[in-house]
Amino acid sequence: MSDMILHHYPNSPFSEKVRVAFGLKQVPWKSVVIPTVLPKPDLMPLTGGYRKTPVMQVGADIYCDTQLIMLEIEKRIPSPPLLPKGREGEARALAMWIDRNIFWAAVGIVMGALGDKLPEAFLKDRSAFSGRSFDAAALKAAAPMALQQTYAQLAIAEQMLADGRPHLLGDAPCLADCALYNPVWFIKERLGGGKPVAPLDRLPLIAAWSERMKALGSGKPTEIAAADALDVAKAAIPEATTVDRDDPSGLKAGQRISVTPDDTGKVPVGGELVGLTNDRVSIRRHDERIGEVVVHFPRAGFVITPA
Ligand SMILES: N[C@@H](CCC(=O)N[C@@H](CS)C(=O)NCC(=O)O)C(=O)O
Repeated sequence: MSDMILHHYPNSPFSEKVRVAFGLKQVPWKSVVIPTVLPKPDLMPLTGGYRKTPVMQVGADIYCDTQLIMLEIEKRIPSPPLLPKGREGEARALAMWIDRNIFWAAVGIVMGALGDKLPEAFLKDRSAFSGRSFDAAALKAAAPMALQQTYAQLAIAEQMLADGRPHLLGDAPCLADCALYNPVWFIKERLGGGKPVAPLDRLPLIAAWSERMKALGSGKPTEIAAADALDVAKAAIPEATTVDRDDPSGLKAGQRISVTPDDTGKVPVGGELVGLTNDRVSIRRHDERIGEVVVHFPRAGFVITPA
């Protein structure tokens, strides 16, 4: 089996969601540390323009967005499960709620506190990335509201733990826990030096749960150079995919399309449609440095446009 290669950087909270899943499964993986801002010259040949962090590569298959990365890890290493049997939909739905609602509120807290200490190039990059102002003064002014919103949303997760269960869906950690660990880890690590600062200091069950999540670790990473990951892609052949003929979109195999995230980092990636299911869309593209790759995106939250 080809190695799972994660393209990420240490401070990235969405990457932590994946790293803790590697910890949960105690698997070996390869780590490529990518830049925190554009340009990302060694990532673009793989993704064709998708710029978000993280990205997972297996041979010449490139998986964008943690929604899909987590499903792909689960497919390759099913045990222990990220998707508890019979509750797969619940785990995925909770992860969507957390990714889309809690993450940005938590970013508001962290950026409000750190905005005036971050390099101008980073603030400019993130303004363009998100379509929101990352001006240090504006971030500071918005932080109290971000704190309240994060508190209100995390209180819902706290309520899930109130019956004494150690994790969101029961005894074992699952996809939903990895997703929630993303914003909680971000606040703790960036602002509290690992300690539960506000609003986590008012949420004792979440604070205790986050220690259990931290204990999972990050699996067994081995760092490799970006150039080595490109060589892996060049030497590999993408895995087979199929296009669902009954898909409600009416899209057809072989059609040229572009795929774009609907929220942030809205860079379209173009290619030939080679895979379509209810949870992913896959396009084949050719890059002059690495040859043929297939780039996979989730369906939810991604816009497909016929070229
Ligand atoms: N929906 C995406 C969100 C990823 C995301 O927003 N990642 C942040 C870093 S944690 C990012 O891409 N920031 C800009 C960058 O790294 O260039 C996912 O689940 O992977």
